[in-house]
Amino acid sequence: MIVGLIGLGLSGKTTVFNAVTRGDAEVGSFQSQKDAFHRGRVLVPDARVDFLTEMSQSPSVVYAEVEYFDVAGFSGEKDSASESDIPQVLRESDALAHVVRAFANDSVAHPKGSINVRRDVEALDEELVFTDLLLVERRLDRVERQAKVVKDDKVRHEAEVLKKVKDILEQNTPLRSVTLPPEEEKLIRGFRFLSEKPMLIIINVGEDQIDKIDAIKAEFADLKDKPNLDLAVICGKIEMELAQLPDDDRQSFMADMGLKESALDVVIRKSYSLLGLISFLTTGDKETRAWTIKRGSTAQSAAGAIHADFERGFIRAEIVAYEDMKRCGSYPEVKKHGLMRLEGKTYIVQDGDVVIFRFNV
Ligand SMILES: Nc1nc2c(ncn2[C@@H]2O[C@H](COP(=O)(O)OP(=O)(O)O)[C@@H](O)[C@H]2O)c(=O)[nH]1
Ligand SMILES: [Mg+2]
Repeated sequence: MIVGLIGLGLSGKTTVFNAVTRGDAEVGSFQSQKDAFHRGRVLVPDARVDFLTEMSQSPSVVYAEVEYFDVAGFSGEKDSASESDIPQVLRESDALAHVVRAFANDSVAHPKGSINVRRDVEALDEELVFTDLLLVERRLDRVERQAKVVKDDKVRHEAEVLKKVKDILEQNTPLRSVTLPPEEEKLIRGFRFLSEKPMLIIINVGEDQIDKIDAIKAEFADLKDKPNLDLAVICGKIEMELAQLPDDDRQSFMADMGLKESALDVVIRKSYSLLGLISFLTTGDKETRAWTIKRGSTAQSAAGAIHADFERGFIRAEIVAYEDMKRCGSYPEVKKHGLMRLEGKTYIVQDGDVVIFRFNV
């Protein structure tokens, strides 16, 4: 699962990327050199995994992962909106993180000449919508011509769905804000529309605004009152510096600056959640691990995240809610209190479920 960083030039994308990946990235290229990107794997911080590791004294611990892309040479760094400005690699992302500049820095020019968070948020949305519109118009044109020549229900249906999508986009509505019927959703999936991707808005504030982070969050809270959208406020520059420190130093440094929680942890967790992902957990004397599944997965398909045999030979899942496990502190205690549930194939796995699968092969 990939989160692509997007935003105006000099808004702090690379700074945020270096912070989330702790400077540990690989450089890759995708299709063309123009689309060169930096890619970094990021572990999703999870206090539940930490607790269970301690509880079971597991020598091995595995966190969930998300990947981030920082697209080098994204010419959105010019201040123009044309289709070719959006690198192909962003289409491959499963979600976007829009870094919006709020920090003042006289030595770093703002491409639009002034700081204005709302303007930049709206402008990027318009650009995404516009890009999708070009794509859908081109395809619709072809499909409509085809529909005239061959009388084919499938072709006619595609034309109808594309027309509907075009109408939505023409009202300047990003596709992420609308829910299409699953069958229409499937038909347009191949286009990988940019405005359809869930988006995290990251407001990048300056060092001098650290004590105003809560106020800024409140000021822009309305921005996230839309489907598939979330908001984080961070100081990219400080987070990048924090990310380079050893764990212990980081804690004391954060305390000194009055930072309550790592903003990066929030960014990473929110990305994970926007991607529609949840974790179920397994724990034992060998390993504690967070397993990534799509929200809404059944117990049987979740078992497949571990091994195909678990899914094929699924008998049942033994489930303990994380909070119950935390309260009881061990499997024997959980059982004593009758808090372990037996669930069948169709049970919908919840975020934080601690699971043992029973299967036979
Ligand atoms: N003062 C300040 N400068 C920042 C902050 N974030 C980024 N910058 C600076 O802004 C410039 C552009 O940042 P960069 O991450 O390269 O932006 P990108 O073009 O979006 O990748 C660099 O000189 C950064 O040091 C911040 O939070 N505070
Ligand atoms: Mg950059």
